[in-house]
Amino acid sequence: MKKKFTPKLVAGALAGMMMTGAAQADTWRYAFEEAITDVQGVYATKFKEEIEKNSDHEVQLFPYGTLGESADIMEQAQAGILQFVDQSPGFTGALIPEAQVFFVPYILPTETEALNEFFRTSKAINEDFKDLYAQHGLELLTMFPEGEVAMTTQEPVKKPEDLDGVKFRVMTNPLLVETYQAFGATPTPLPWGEVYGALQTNIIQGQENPAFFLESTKMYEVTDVITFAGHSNFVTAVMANKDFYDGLSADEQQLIQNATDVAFEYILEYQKGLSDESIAKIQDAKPDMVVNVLTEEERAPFKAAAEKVEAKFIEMTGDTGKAILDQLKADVAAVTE
Ligand code: 6CS
Repeated sequence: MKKKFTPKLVAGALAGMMMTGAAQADTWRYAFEEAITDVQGVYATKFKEEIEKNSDHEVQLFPYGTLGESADIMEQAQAGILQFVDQSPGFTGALIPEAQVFFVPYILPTETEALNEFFRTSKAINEDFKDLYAQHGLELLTMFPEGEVAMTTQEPVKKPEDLDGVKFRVMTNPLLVETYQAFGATPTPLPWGEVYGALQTNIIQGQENPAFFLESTKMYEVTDVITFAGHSNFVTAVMANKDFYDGLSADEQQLIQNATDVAFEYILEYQKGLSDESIAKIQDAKPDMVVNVLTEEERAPFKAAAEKVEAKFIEMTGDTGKAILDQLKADVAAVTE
């Protein structure tokens, strides 16, 4: 599972392959954090199909494991070695602290249609975050949800006390550390490549991810209990290198926007029923895997922790974070009321 990457060498080789300017390149490189058959890979494949169907450009896809960890591909996209990158806010916290807002527990709608409509219409995402990403040389193309996040652990988790003493892997995101601290666990930030091995060797005893990812990465082999507490949906973001994007003609920018929109709707449709199907596959592969969906009553203490995490988010991000948080809440209210 654990792979040894040499991202600097890979980046060097890619830079050598680059043509004189990214804007003239007819092959565009797009890296993401998952396998080609996972949600980010299905999105990227659709995006590629759309670009190639409607232009002479070719899109070369780099799934997880080909160019390094999430932090490596982001670095390569900022440097213009990659034209496109999918990095989840779970890894963007150090660069854009406001992107951690998605880790305030219970902040997003839980009902699928409302959630999808939120991503389509949110001003926080489609305007405010666009500006923040632009400040870091990134053109934010879209954000989309990848499914309700579930915890996988060795023992059942029915209340925060059950997480006492559990070393729980989180993405490298300071606010997620706060969240799991507030949930009662001992949070351990790790890049993705170290998670399976760390569970296997008992360095950690829990982690969280959406059901499709628990299935495709075989997390069920190294944990025994899945818990749905409804606290978050996995959010991801697709970006282009901003210099590359700004250097394109208006027609080419429109081509990218159209491909983004088509792939966005496609990936929402693709995910209908995916979580249940993935859980069924897990239970087929491991019949004694326990799957618990917490009741409203059981969720209450986890929900209560959200207040503390929200206060921490504001402390970490100041006025810009507070403004984004307020806007995001207004955007959620607009699709749920
Ligand atoms: O937990 C993670 O690190 C990974 N989870 C998902 C669903 N996608 C990519 C990310 O690296």
